Amino acid sequence: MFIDRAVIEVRSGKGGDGAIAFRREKYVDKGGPSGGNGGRGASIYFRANSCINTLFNFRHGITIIGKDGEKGGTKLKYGKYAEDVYVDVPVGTVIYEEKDHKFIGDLNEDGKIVKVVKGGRGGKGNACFKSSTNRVPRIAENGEPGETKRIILELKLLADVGLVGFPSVGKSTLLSVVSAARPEIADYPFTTLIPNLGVVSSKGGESFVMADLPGLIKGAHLGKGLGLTFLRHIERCRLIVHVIDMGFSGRDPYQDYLDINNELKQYGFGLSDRKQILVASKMDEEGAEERLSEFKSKVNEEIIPISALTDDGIDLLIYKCVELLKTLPFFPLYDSEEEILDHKVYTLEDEEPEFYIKRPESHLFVITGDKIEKYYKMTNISTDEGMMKLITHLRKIGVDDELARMGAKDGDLVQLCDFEFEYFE
Ligand SMILES: Nc1nc2c(ncn2[C@@H]2O[C@H](COP(=O)(O)OP(=O)(O)OP(=O)(O)O)[C@@H](O)[C@H]2O)c(=O)[nH]1
Ligand SMILES: [Mg+2]
Repeated sequence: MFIDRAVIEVRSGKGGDGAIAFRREKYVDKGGPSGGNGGRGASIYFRANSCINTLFNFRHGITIIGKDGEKGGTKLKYGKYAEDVYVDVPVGTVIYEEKDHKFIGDLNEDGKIVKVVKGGRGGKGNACFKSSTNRVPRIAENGEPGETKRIILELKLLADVGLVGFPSVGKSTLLSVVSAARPEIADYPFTTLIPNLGVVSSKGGESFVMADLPGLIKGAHLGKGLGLTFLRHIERCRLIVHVIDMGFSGRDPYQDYLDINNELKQYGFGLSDRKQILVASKMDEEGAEERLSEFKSKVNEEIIPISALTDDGIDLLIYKCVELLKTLPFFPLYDSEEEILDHKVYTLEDEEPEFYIKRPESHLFVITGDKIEKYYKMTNISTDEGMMKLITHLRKIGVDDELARMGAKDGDLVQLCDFEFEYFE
């Protein structure tokens, strides 16, 4: 089975809650606040590991959960932080968020690490809230909640060379003569449905990986034929071997050449800028020489004539691949127009409002929003001071004003997560 995609869930740990405690010691007159901070929750990282080849272990949509941080203790004791989790995946795995396909990371090098969900910060203990105006704070912060994300892991083939061309031009046959791969070969189009990989060794002792990709046809970039699924596999090939059929396919080799290049261009991802070696296949067939000279009169590029039947031109092709690969870089995953940023840019649209208020019934108001919900979860409302802190915050960010503007009347019910209170002007 060829597995190259998995959807899984990852959850980082919640931060430990801060503690409320007071020192009571024999010889100390008035003990001050001594509640310690909570420990940080576990973050989850993904790490490229060259010892792993497939996403097989992720196929059942597993959930990976980071531990929560421990609560703060008395006597200023900090809660223990949770150990971060490292998940090993094959080199070449790309990670996206499922909901909006947002790019998270490209694990293209052995040992590379990407943080996928961040562990929650530990809550502050009451010792942190001591001030000249409040020497006995009965207030502590809860730990920051962890994050949950559903992510897509995608493993692209890591072939150095990809064989590209119309169906039945002889791509799989070529792979079978240069490597130990035994792909299916037949004279009907789309014999190859998933790419086959083969290791090619040159006479000089160098080796590289070649893939026979499924045939492309005009409109592949729009999803025609096997379409996009397979253009995707070419993205990581450093070198394209463009196979053009000089046998009696009935098509014009020159038109084939233009069509395939156009598909690569339309697909983007810099595929049309990728280095190509042109190969004229099936040179043993009748009329092939004539078709090749006509092709050459239109295209002023080097083209290597081969025959998989007679082995002609095969050694030269392998030699050319080896020489070119020495000079070719690994390609980034992105479209060149798309900027690659390693920092987040905040724009106005990005700024989330502090809160939203909905009115599902005439006497019921519901406060929602990521920011306010996070603030609520981090406030310990089991103490009077925690409650005051929340109420003051709601007033400060304008919840009261907005409720009044929406026509809330004394006694109306207001909900924020699992907290309910009555509205009073
Ligand atoms: N005469 C001759 N026939 C060839 C040569 N190479 C391949 N063929 C024939 O061409 C047909 C198609 O070959 P494949 O290797 O399956 O072609 P493909 O490009 O992989 O095709 P798809 O997987 O469908 O895209 C088969 O019948 C092969 O025997 C060659 O060098 N000479
Ligand atoms: Mg094939």
